[in-house]
Amino acid sequence: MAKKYDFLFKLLLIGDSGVGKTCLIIRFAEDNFNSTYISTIGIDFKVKTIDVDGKKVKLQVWDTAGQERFKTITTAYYRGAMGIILVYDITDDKSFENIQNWMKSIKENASAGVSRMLLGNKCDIEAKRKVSKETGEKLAKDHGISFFETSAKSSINVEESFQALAQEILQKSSKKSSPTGKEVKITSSAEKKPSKCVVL
Ligand SMILES: Nc1nc2c(ncn2[C@@H]2O[C@H](COP(=O)(O)OP(=O)(O)OP(=O)(O)O)[C@@H](O)[C@H]2O)c(=O)[nH]1
Ligand SMILES: *[C@@H]1O[C@H](CO)[C@@H](O)[C@H](O)[C@H]1NC(C)=O
Ligand SMILES: *[C@@H]1O[C@H](CO)[C@@H](O)[C@H](O)[C@H]1NC(C)=O
Ligand SMILES: [Mg+2]
Repeated sequence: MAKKYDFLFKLLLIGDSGVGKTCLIIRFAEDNFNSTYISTIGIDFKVKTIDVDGKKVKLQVWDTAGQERFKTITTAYYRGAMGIILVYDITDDKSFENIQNWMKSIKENASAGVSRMLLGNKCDIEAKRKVSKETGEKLAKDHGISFFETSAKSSINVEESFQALAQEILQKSSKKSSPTGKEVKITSSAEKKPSKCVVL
């Protein structure tokens, strides 16, 4: 039987409690939003398969609790992640300042070469903005990572950001699989088949 996907990538979302990690994952995986705040206990995950450069990429997205008391549990999941999404809330200065601590946490606990991405969430509430887009952009640039302002509520840049991170990981992995270190296009005869053929 044909495989339902070509690649499986494990992603992890981290950031302060209340920045909207769970809402971003629910928007991405289920295209839903519910403003009732239920703080995450420990760790959870959702899956979604997307198309990246003609490949079926299954994303296993791990949702972590932002609360300090869960730190020991959540850091244990860093090592298995191929991509880590750092999230702050554009209406909350503190959540942005704390990004440096979350970065440190990645350095201490994640695999070397993990792809990172920075998201400034809740960009729908412009009136309460505390962190300018330029400030977020600059931090991402300093770390050499991609950046988006998102809204889980208004569905802004959610799909786009996950897509961008998945593409980055895919490009990295195809480079790695080449003996010359040059980028190799992973092609197969299956590529030209209509997608219906690979659905189980
Ligand atoms: N306006 C607005 N509110 C949002 C957005 N995303 C999340 N929220 C609200 O922010 C609150 C926290 O969202 P969560 O997704 O639960 O936050 P979290 O980062 O998962 O928090 P922890 O699980 O405690 O770490 C909820 O009341 C959401 O409704 C957004 O894009 N815009
Ligand atoms: C939002 O979630 C809460 C808690 O799970 C639930 O009681 C409520 O009915 C939900 N609202 C909508 C509109 O689905
Ligand atoms: C994360 O890193 C810190 C500092 O190096 C270490 O004390 C801790 O045990 C690590 N956690 C896990 C789960 O590996
Ligand atoms: Mg949560």
